Amino acid sequence: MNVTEKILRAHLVSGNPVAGEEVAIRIDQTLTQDATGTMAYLQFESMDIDRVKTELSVSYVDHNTVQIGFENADDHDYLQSVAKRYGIVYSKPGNGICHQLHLERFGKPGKTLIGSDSHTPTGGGIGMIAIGAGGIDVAVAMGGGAYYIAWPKVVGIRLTGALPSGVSAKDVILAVLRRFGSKGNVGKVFEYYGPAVATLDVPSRATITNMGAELGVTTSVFPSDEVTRAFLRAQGREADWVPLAADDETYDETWELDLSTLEPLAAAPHNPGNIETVAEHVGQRVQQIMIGSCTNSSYRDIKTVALLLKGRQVHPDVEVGIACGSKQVVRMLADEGLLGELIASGCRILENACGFCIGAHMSPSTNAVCLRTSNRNFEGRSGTQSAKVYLVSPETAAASALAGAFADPRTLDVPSVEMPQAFTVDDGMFLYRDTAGVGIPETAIVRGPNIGQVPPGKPLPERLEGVATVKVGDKITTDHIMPAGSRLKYRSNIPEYAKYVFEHTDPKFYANATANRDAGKANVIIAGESYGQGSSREHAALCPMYLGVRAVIAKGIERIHRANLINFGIVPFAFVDPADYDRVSQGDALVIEGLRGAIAGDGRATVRNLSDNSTFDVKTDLSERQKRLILAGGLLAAVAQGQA
Ligand code: MIC
Ligand code: SF4
Repeated sequence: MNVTEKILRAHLVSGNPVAGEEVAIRIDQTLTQDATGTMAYLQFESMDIDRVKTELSVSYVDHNTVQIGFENADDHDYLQSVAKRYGIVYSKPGNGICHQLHLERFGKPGKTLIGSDSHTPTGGGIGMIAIGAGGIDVAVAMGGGAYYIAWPKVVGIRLTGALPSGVSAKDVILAVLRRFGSKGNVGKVFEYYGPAVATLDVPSRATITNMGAELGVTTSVFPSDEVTRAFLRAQGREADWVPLAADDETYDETWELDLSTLEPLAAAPHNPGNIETVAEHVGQRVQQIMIGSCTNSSYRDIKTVALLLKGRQVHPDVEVGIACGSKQVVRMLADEGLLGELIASGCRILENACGFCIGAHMSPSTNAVCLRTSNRNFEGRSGTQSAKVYLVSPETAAASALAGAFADPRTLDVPSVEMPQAFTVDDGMFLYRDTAGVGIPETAIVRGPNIGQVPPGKPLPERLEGVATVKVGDKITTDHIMPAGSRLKYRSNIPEYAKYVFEHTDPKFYANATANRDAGKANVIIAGESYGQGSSREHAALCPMYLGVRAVIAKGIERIHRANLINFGIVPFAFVDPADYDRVSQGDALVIEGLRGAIAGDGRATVRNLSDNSTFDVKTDLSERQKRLILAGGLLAAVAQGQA
């Protein structure tokens, strides 16, 4: 067996391990972050369970840590009180970014982890099956319920050779994205193997599995070997190590990547799958460089940057920000005098949090060209609609910071940062470790005015009388559907947050959708390929549900978003003939007769377009469980009706 099968089979609860079939797996660990966590915990509370049933559940606060207004602070108080009450470890704001922290302090080879964040596969760097999910799925897992996935096809990525100086893990995953693209990989796990695996340290492996999210795969995973063991030993956790390797090359597909052939790469605006070489941009002026995010904020990454900038000045015309991944990273760099070097070189030191990556701050100027070491460069995600964001390695970012323009790090003497024998371990900002798994039942839950309710779902109607309220193109991300940045503070307040659905894509959506809903009509979203890429935010399903969206008809829907739609009772239809996409216009009146029967049956339905009285066929492939959820009006409604 390969590593993926070994871990999944050891956690199989029910279902056939046949590619594409839905299986239930047992979840050992969960994580949430604040921006998705409040909804996850509101849903957990509504399930009426006395404490978490996992081996470990951690609630991180890392997305909205610097704020104006009471909303985010209210969220933090709520999250902290829930953690205390139900036996969840709470990571205070300022401790660091969930994925980096989880890798450092809690990840264990051979275990399963789901997290309400699409970059949860970072844990694959340490040999876990770590999967991004909607908040409600995490809530179910915290309550001891299984997590459902399609049994994956496993793609083996055989790594050979060794990285040249100045080329690093980010360039590896950008090369994988160049080969496989950011769509069309749904239902697959990318498993890395081969002789070059041993040349990559755990943080580098984690950079690769982290950005596997941008491929759209279920997850990515590395074996657990002596390098993993040394990392865990240096974190004071050698007892958590188990060896894990594929027995042979039993993959559904393989691809070989010779690391020696790689050069510095960049993902060009506005998609992580648009890969270009740094060489073709050398000399092009840049206005802003942001180094950090859960992809590239490890001790290895930031130390490499610090050593490159040491004794030099960043270019006067460029703004450089550094956000370390964790308190451990900041502290170790400070103790080694390297934080001082970064400050001396003219960098802005940002909080160790998501910050710039989610557009919470540091929005660039109009039309700015930016280099970022993060994983997503969707249009407008930085907070500036006109900015052009390129995703690069820390080495490229540092070289370019000195030049004030794209620069090839291979022209510099790039240091090779060794993993320390011992990381500085200080778990002081993790609260409630002593009561983890048990909780303190008498704790009062703190609910400020920004903490809302989860809106109830309604059973699916037999006849859908609707409107194609919006028609969008290919690769519409959940950032397009539900913007983050300045709107993030409404994550716990659905009626308020719903006002911003498709804010930049179709500013009239909210008004049109509410008018349709109030007139008793269902809203239908028409979309192209790869709808719902990117973030796991279930708000991209929950807020549309609140506005009366009952179906999405797309050429293709990405995995996490599709699961979220089902969890909130929205039918994820595909065009039987993708060419029919061209026959629907925004505003068309659409009718589906016998919808409940279609969902309970083979998932095929005929849509009548009243604008020209034509028809077209749609289909959805659902498991029996998913059918029950959709018919009931979503997971919580199904639980209430005893149908889950
Ligand atoms: C992201 O990187 O887009 C986020 C913000 O971390 C999201 C979660 C969210 O929207 O809260 C993700 O990746 O799932
Ligand atoms: Fe945070 Fe960015 Fe990572 Fe999302 S991708 S978890 S916003 S650092």
